[in-house]
Amino acid sequence: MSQSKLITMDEFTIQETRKFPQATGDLSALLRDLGLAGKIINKQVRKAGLVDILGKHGATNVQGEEQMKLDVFANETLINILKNCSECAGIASEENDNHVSYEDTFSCNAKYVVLFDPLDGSSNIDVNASIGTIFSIYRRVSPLGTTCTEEDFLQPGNKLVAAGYIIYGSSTMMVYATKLGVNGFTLEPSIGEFCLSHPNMQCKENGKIYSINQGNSVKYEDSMLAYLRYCMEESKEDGRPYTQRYIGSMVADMHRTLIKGGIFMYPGDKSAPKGKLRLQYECNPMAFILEAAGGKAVNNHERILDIVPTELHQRVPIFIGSKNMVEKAMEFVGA
Ligand code: AHM
Ligand code: MG
Repeated sequence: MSQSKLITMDEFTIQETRKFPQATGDLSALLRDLGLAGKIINKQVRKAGLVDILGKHGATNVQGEEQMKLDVFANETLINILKNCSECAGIASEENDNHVSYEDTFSCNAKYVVLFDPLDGSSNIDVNASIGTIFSIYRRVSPLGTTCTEEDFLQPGNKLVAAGYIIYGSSTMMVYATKLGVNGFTLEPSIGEFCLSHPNMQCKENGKIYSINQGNSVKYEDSMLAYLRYCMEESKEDGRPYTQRYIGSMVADMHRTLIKGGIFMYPGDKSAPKGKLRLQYECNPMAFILEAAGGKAVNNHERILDIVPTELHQRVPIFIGSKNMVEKAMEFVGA
């Protein structure tokens, strides 16, 4: 990135907003606040390896403050930043049982609600692999001027206004999608700003990588096993079978899928027919991003974005990624 050509995420979102004369700038402000939360979480994530030196969870640090687990820290950071901004009426977090409605006047008059998974893939922290924050933004359906209600958070993904993630990887990036498309911004540490690095991200129609926790095979239905055999033996992208890659951190696996193409799957199985991943916190935002980039996301009979949620923490099987690969998988497992 040459310094003279840097476009910060703020500059970019404001320029995009100007395409809509009726826009108030609230969405740009909300994205900026989410970026701020990402920078604060990033600072803490980068210190994770020093935890044994600085003090473990439960211990107190030199300032006498108790050390917090990173996922708790990320959750509290997002809740507080979004409470103090005036664009968000309330939040729902993968870490909390229920949604939180903010009660001050500014929040009651805000038109958006935000759902997030504050630190997805947190089991990867100990091994220094990439983790991430996932977020979704909906326009509330409850009346302005009141506190928001659960109904605001149980909207299907096809009502999303924006969704994105922040990946704490070898660099820190924020990627967000609106119906206008998907753009990626890399944190430039010297100025502390996310700068446009991946404009107009597109997911290739075909890819070479399948991504799944294949250790669960013993529990898979026969149709799923047949598809895995296809991936390992018959698929011939570039004359050789697909490559398998699985980090076990959805943000990292999806980021690779978005950039390189491929398919990511967390199917249902005999012991967990709905799989593991959460519709509202993980699958809908990723489906929205991938579709905005030209990809596809289904459970096995329905578009993820069309599923009407009935509870905040519901799980759903997911097949997501390059359009043609997802369609091929459905020839095996589609119901
Ligand atoms: P988490 O929200 O508890 O971190 O779990 C979600 C994570 C995803 O990031 C990842 O895709 C999946 O769990 C991995 O699960 P598994 O270890 O069963 O393969
Ligand atoms: Mg998660």
